[in-house]
Amino acid sequence: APAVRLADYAPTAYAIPTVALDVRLAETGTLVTATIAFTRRDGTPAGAELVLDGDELDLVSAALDGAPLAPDAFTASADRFVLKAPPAGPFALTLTTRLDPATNTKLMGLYRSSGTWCTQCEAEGFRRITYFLDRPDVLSVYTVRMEADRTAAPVLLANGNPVEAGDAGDGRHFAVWHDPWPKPAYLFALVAGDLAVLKDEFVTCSGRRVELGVYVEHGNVARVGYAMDALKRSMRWDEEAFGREYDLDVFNVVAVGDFNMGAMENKGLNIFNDKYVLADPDVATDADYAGIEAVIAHEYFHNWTGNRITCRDWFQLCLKEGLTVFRDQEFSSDMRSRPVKRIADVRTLRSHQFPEDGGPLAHPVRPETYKEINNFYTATVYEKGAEVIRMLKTLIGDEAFRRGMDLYFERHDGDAATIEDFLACFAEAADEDLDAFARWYRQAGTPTVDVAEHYDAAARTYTLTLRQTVPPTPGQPDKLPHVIPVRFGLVGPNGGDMAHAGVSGAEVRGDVIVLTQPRHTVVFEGVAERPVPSLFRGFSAPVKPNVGLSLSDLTFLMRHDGDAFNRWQASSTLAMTMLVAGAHAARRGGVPRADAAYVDALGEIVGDDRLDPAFRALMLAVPGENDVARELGDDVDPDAVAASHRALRVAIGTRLKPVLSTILAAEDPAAPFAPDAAGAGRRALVNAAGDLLAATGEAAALDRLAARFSAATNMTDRLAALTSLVHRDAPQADAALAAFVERFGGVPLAVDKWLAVQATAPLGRTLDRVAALTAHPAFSFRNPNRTRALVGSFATLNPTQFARRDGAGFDFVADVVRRLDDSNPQVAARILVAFRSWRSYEPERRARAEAALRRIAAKRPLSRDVADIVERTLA
Ligand code: DPP
Ligand code: ZN
Repeated sequence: APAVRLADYAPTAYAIPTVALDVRLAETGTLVTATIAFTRRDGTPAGAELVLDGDELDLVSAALDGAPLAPDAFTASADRFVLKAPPAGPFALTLTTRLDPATNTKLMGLYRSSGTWCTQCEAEGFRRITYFLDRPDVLSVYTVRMEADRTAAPVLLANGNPVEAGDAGDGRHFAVWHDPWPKPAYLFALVAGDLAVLKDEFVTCSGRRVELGVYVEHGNVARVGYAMDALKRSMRWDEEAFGREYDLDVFNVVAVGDFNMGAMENKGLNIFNDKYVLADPDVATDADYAGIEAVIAHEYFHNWTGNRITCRDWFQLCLKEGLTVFRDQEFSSDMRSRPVKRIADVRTLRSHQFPEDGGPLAHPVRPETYKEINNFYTATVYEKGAEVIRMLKTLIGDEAFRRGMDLYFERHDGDAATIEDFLACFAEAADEDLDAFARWYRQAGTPTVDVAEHYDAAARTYTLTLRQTVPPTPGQPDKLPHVIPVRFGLVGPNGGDMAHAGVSGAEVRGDVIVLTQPRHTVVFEGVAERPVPSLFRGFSAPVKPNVGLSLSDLTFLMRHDGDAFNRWQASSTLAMTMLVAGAHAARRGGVPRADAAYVDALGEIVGDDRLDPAFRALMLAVPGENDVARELGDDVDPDAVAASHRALRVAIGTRLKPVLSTILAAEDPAAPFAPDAAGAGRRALVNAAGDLLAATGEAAALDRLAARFSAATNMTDRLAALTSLVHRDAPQADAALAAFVERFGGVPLAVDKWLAVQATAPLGRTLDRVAALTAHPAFSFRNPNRTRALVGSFATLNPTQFARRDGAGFDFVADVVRRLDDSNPQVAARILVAFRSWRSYEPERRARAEAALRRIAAKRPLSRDVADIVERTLA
């Protein structure tokens, strides 16, 4: 397939002001009749042919302005409908297509999920329902009439407001929905099924009542209270933080069990992967609750950033996604602990986006070409896209940022906009030129910032030399410098920030140095003694700083930095230094070593009851094996990395045994469960302590974990104990796994945890077990959550077993990709991404990974999704 290019953008020849859909749902042979009104755009010659998109469609009939079309007036195939000579004036096409939702395993378009009919149209799924101008710059007002058997589908939902409902005879009924807000087809949705609902209401800031509903399968209503509460908090927060009010009479959320993505922001009818809706303490972990809160917020916030203002084309995906991730991160920061949220987000960015940016799939936040848009719903577009917005706010300040947002909403409401449109609002609001800043959208690759320092005691000057390099990435060999905000503090001997009497060499705005050139020499005057520099506070830019501080400076920052993020960062940097050295040592058959001063500093922090337990838990989590592999860069032997990782954790667990034991002992087992940040933090600390003690392999620590597993009153503690037992290969592990599935085998979201714990165990028998689990009755390749839990987590979170030296892990995953390529290419392509760092392995594994990739590339037929990823990965 040819690539689509941003440079080729042109508006459509025709516009679609209105669409009326009549959907007759049936067990087999669902009929969709679309009456689509067209108008010729300015500049389109009269009679210019009209070409509509389709995908696996079966046309039943076609009419123009009510009269059947003559066979020679059009052509129709599965993927295209062409009206050869349309009328010069406005006209309407009425197209009937026949669909079979039950066999739609791609989960795009209209499909069934355990008996419920539902839709997924982003990015290009609407064309699997009817022929259409299926692109985001075609905005239309939709009216939807749907009809189904009353028993099979008592609930009939679509976008907008309900207009009418009634009996349709023959045991059938109908409902009509109207969405007054023009929208692109990717925001279309309908749901029909036998669902239970939790209802509530929200009164907006201007006093309008909005009826809220969260729809789930029967038996699950008791598990949607948290999602509903998160929704109401999101609606209030968007009014207060961004001045955005909701704009329909109803807002519905539907949870389905089979869903390719996390959730979808369809106008007024969000459809969710049930993983991001259903929760009760018995089956959901604290991480699940936080995920629900964030995703409910994210999809709700899209109502303004995505729906009221949408994207002109899919290259602008970050216009809605990066911005909306930024908004949901801000929301969660306000609901929870800001520094803890920041550390968690940065860890995600480093583990997901950095490897993408540094590998064969690297692309700019706003790509300029794609073959399959589904493959661009990436950490770069989403998470780096959010970091770019955050930098913009840091650079222009909170007030100008808010003015820019207000201007964006005012100027572009109802538009399909671009990144240029967006940035122009901030340039105007801040009265600043943002052209150089805009490179963050165009250049891929994670910049490195090398820092050298010098203190001149006689002159009382302190000099920082900062040098940035933006690495080459596929298709982009040469880069221009970025605008990089460096939030900083000069930490004095008492731990406080030191004053200075002036600075030169770069623009400094408050506590932010603004880098614009490849190299800056920043000189601070009047500095009384040598400070320890604390740079990139709060992770002020998505870069890799290389400051080269001594172990003692880093330990000092770990203890004293006024910025919580950088306290954590100093600790991480120290741990990473040891992990990298340990991996080199293990590769040579030596023994990794931990620095005692680091472990002692860690012990002091972790034992400090004045600090937030969630923060202390994060301090205990040393960088993961994949992070170490990325830091090594090439010739990676995952077994050596794992040995180094294990050794550091054993060293921490051993040396800090007293403080870790005190943390465990202080736990109040009778404390009632609340899924809030404070409770989650306490549990995270206790579980991190238990896991580190278990890492030492001491029988007493494992016994205590087994007891914790049996006594657990919530899934967070239960899963943490189970994971430690299984991953340490404890004698109690198998009994715990059996007890878990005995109790939760009927709860799919809990089964996912059971599958993932086993798939991520760093044990030689794991692959056999994963292969056997594909035949377990609770597993199905048809379900994306099950597949991701078992195969996805094996491929991405089990570095030693996925990358077994004998290549069997690669081969297993390649076989799964080949199999899924036929049924669900989107999920197949996602799993395939696990191979992206294959060139970093040592030669033997590299050859085995390449062979597996070539076997995938050779499959025929091969979906566009998988072909695109495998070609770029091998390129
Ligand atoms: N637009 C969805 C989201 O990110 C994904 N399709 O919310
Ligand atoms: Zn989104």
